[in-house]
Amino acid sequence: MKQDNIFANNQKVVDFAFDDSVADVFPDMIRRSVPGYETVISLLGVYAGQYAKDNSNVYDLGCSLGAATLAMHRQTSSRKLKHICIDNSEAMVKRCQSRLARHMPESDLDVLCEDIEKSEISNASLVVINFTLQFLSPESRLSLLKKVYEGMLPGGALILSEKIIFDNEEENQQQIEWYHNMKRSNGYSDLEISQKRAALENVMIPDTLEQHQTRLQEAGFSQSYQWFQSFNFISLVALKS
Ligand code: GEK
Repeated sequence: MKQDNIFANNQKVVDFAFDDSVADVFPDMIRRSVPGYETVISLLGVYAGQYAKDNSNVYDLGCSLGAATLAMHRQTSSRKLKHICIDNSEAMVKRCQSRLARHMPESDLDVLCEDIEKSEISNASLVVINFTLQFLSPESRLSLLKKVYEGMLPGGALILSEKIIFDNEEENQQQIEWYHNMKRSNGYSDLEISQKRAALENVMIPDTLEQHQTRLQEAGFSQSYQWFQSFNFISLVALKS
């Protein structure tokens, strides 16, 4: 695993992009930057075991290198599923395609380079949006979730994982401090933490938990539950009845 040292040197910070340099170090970057990432990924396999149904599609929206799909496929390899992985970064998609092809039959897999806002969603028993909605403009988030809801089979599930902010400013600051301490303990310097934060400022806009819950309801999901939290990172499961 190549080490992420993209922000190690003092630099003129520009907006963060999922380009080749990020894709090259992505497994190390996300593991050291998202608390509980590996736990969430492996538990997606448990959700797949329950919700992914024969002859349906399983979507991984904002798939990066396909870690979520790999975990879901591991638990469901005997089922007749089509795994549809979508990301708009060419650098991610080409690596994802070759990684997943090593573990899954090509007939079970479609890796698409496109904007998830424009993707077609249909016949879905399970949809995963793992740490990706936060990169869409806030105005377009509801229409994506509505499209997901419409494209989902009754009894289907959406897993939505996100970095969040908190209405209570004291809690917000506290959670950010804990989160930064975690990054330090994972080997990131103060310079790396602050430069990455600046690079993400215009690119990644987190919502509160309540905003997510309200939006999921507006999109049509009758039930949504928080099933994971680690500092300011959460995951929700939303069900279509
Ligand atoms: C994982 N889910 O390993 N359309 C398609 N892809 C997009 C869009 C968009 N509009 N915007 C951003 N992306 C993965 C981790 S990373 C999270 C997801 C992170 C893609 C972007 O190219 C990147 O690959 C991914 O969303 C976000 O479980 O890096 O914090």
